Amino acid sequence: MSYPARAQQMQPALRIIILTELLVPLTLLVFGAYHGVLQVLYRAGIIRATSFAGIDYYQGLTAHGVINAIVLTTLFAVALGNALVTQELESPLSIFGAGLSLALMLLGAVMAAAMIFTGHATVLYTFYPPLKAHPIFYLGLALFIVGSWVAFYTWIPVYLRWRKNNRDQKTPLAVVGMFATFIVWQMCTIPVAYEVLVMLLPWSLGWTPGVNVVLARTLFWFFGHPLVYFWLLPIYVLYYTMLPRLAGGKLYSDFAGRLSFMAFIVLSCPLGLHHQFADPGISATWKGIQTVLTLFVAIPSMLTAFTLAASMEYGARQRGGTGLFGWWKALPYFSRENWLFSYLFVGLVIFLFGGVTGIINASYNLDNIVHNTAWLPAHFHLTVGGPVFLGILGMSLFLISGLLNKPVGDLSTAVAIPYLWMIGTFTFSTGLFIGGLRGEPRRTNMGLTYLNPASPSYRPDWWTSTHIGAIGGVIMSLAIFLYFVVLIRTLLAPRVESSEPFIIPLSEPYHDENVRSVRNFTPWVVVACVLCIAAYYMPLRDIVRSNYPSAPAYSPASAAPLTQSTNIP
Ligand code: HAS
Repeated sequence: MSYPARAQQMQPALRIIILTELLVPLTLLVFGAYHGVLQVLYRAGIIRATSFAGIDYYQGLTAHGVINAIVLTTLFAVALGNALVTQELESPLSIFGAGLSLALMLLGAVMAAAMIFTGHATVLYTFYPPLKAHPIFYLGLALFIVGSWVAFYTWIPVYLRWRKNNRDQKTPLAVVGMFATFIVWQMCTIPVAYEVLVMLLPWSLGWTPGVNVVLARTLFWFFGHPLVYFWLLPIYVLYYTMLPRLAGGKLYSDFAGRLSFMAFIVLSCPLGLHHQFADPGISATWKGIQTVLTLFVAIPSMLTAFTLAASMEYGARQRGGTGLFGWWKALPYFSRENWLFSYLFVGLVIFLFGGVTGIINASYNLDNIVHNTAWLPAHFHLTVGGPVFLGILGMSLFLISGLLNKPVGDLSTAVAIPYLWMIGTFTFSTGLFIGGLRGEPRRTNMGLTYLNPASPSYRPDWWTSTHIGAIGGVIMSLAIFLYFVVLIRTLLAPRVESSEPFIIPLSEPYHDENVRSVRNFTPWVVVACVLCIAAYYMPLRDIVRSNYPSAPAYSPASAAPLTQSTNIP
């Protein structure tokens, strides 16, 4: 089977919905990115204040995490799914369903953002108790997640109808990838929905005296690790279905793509305990078992690495590349025509380092050295801040330009942005990796620097690492600034009249294997559920039986051990 560009007009209402799903979080990104650069400036002591523009360190960090890691990623995944499902299954979507999903997500995002910016939800994107937020924050999060479920539920009947009419055809790979993404999402959001609705919301409303903190953290990480694959999988959809064509060739193996997506369904959820290696109340046996499962989840990414390298080699050779390694030179790194290639390719290069450091984190004993240090933000800016963020920026621009029929403003700058971003993230992460290995904490003390000689927590040996991090953060901000310049110029560009429908150009497979075991989601979902029960039943049972006393609510603002006067001359 090949992947022809399906030439049908998208429903006008769906076009507006998708554009809103892309433009709203990109607008919010202004705040998300601004609070990102403030973090590195606080850390390096370049800003010596406990708050900036009325927003304190933890408040800004919460805004940065929630906007960038939850709102932007989820709305993008829904937008991409809406576009690909309707195109690849050649069917309109329910506008009621897609509209309801958007309305719920926007309402939820506004509720959560309002609480963060008014100082009623300074709980970071992990919202661990005993940090306590206003009930509206928890309700907002719940509505936001339900909205994303509704989007998925609108695709299911379309898929089932397509399946019925095309029994002997393989489901288009892009649809397999988007369904895998939302199956993982559906599975992992159930425990966090329980945490939010049954534990945190009643506690926040004053109906219950406290929360079992160990249970809440464990339910959060049941969600929190698959969350990272929910971020990553839409980008893998772009890698498998667009990158080979942008490189000038074909997807090397269709089967590898399908197997990778199915493997993520099975392996994404039963391993969240690797975020809790340092937590008491969970036995070392279960942490060890989930370590092994974590190492397994790297396998579909490695499969992806080899498949994409082979696909790019094929593309490069089609473009005239020769030699054992000489073909690398023939890829369209700076092509204005294929500008999206640079966003996807640079993301892959960054992910090589993000992935390797993930495997270090996953090693139970090595994680003891880096846990809760600056190493962690370095790792995740090379994963969610690398392939995921660049994929979102590039594909959003591609979709906005295509759906509005407007050319991308300033192609040369558009192509340069990912390279600038890569220089920024590599510099930022180098600083934070070094700092982490020298014991620099992941978060600062209420934004107060460790570089003040008057402070009891003065650590001059962290000067170099924090300043390397700050230089990287500033370069990353510059890349985002340039992205907004290109985006605004695209939005302001005159519309190009065209009778051609907008299509997302997808790759054809080079090897078009037809393997039965990856044609049906059901067995993979069943195995995933069994594995989740096997990995979580005993640890959760132990936590519930232990009946830990609930902790009183805690606010980082009220409990900062260092005062402003001790830290700021
Ligand atoms: Fe992670 C913590 C382990 C992947 C995100 N991770 C985090 C946190 C975030 C995050 C946000 O085991 C912090 C959470 C918090 O707030 O506390 N992570 C892993 C492992 C992987 C991994 C084993 N993480 C990700 C991805 C993320 C992400 C993906 C976001 C999208 N992570 C951990 C652990 C922790 C953790 C522990 C907790 C630590 C602690 O102490 O708290 C794996 O999935 C990685 C597998 C990836 C690979 C790389 C494949 C390479 C590819 C590129 C090929 C390139 C090509 C181009 C072809 C094996 C696909 C070649 C070009 C050339 C020029 C050569």
